[in-house]
Amino acid sequence: MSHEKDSFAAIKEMLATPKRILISGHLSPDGDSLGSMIAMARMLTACGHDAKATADVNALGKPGFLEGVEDLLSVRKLKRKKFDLFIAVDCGSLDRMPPEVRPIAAKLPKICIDHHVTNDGSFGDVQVVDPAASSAGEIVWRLAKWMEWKFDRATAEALWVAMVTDTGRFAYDATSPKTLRAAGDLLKYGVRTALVNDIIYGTFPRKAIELKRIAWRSLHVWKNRRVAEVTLTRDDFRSVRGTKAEAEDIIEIPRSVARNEIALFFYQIPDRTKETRCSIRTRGDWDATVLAAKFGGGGHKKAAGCTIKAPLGVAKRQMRKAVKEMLYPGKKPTPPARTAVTSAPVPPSTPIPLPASPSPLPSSQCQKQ
Ligand SMILES: [Mn+2]
Repeated sequence: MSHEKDSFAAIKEMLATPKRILISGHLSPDGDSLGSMIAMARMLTACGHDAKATADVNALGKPGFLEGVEDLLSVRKLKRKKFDLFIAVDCGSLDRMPPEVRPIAAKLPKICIDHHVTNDGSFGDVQVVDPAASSAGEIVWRLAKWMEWKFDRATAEALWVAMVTDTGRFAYDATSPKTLRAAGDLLKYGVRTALVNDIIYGTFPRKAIELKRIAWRSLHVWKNRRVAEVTLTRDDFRSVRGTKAEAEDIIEIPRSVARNEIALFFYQIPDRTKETRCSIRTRGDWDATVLAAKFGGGGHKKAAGCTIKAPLGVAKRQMRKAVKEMLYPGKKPTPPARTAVTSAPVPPSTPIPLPASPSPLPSSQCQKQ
């Protein structure tokens, strides 16, 4: 902790004079990223800085209800602005940030506030990286308390959303006594707990429900139900005019299969059909970051993600291979005889159509069982 206090002191020094500050989380910001950056922007603004949090404002998903979202600077408008300082929250490398942010952040003094176990400590002139923290929001709260920054309800709600979403409503193992003390403190500022819960977990926009319906149909279970996966193709998103932000909890579908140990959610981002994103959740001792790291991704032990530089069919085969190698270490990969890999209807040589062409990529390429 003393190390953390040293970092806090260094941050205090950097903030001794009014600064123009840019704050960013990771791509496709989740509740923790968005809540943490909004809270930081609000508190820094309140103590005299010109602080802006940035994100793709068109794809905020559920946490987009937060007060303070209206002050976000769209990533598209970044070029016109000048900054003195960069703060990364819930993110520890340039390549996990929105592409528009990267060149700007690269040139600025940097503060990094993160809790990803895959954060290698190389990002930021000052770092507050605590893999034991439930969320970046929890660290932001500690920093704010140490700095004696003022909280208002909107700031507290932003941090509450950060903690609630990253702990699965205070259910995951990362929920510590410290987490609950921080959360308890936030309640003093009037966080509307039931309203927040209803917005984030109790109700879903039509697009999100349609995406779930499609994802349920794609559910594919293998290795005696130990592995389960769902898929959303670019065309699936198009068919409901939805974005990844509306598919935030899709991973809970494969995860909900009894006996599931490894849950995978494969999805395509529009206009990027040459790569495939994959969300990973694990149970027991399986380490999700081992799988994600094989494809340059990262995250936490039980929740990680990566971008596989291959079209959907190929990416699935690569990830399934990685899963089998993890489940059965030492076992040499045998020619796949009756595995899901060979039964997938996209043979290795099938060219995946480019974005412009009408795509015959059916969701059926993920087998139903
Ligand atoms: Mn987080």
